[in-house]
Amino acid sequence: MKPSRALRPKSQFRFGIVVSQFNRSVTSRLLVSCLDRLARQGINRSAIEVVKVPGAFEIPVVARAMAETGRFDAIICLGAVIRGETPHFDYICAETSRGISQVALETGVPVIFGVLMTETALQAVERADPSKFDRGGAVAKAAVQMAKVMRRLGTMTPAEDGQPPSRWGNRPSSRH
Ligand code: INI
Repeated sequence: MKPSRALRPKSQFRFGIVVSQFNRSVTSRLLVSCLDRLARQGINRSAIEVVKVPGAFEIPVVARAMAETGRFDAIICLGAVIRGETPHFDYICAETSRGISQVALETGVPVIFGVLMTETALQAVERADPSKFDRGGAVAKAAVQMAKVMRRLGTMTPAEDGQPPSRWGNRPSSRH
């Protein structure tokens, strides 16, 4: 029988990556660093599915489709929106951010935010650069951490956590 997501060992975590093609020189760098860090954290390439979308605005709908498959422990979103080249920068940023957080909250699958939103192209390049800000590596690390957190929450029992009932559990509250 296939183990449930909550019981899979770390080596069997599965990750989905949605990467936008707009400003591809930056997003491809984010993707390489992200894959590299996942590999260094012990995640097999076969456990990672990469889907390309045209721009940041299209990221949420694909992230949601991936989350709803139930096949992924976390979804990583990669993109680059640069103000200098985007008259509708504020609109794209707001809708992309809102959409990404909505997917996580509505599906319960962690969705990691790796969409750069910068004033200039140089700032975006520096954030993607593994020898500088390395945002691609950072979001990979966050995804693995969130996969572990969700697994722990999924398998925790009252005896193990020793904490009062919380909104995560289905135990009745002692306050009422
Ligand atoms: N998409 C980006 O990811 N980054 C940008 O900087 C950008 N600019 O400059 O406009 C951008 N636009 C495309 C947008 O995300 C959609 O793909 C497009 O509007 C089609 O829906």
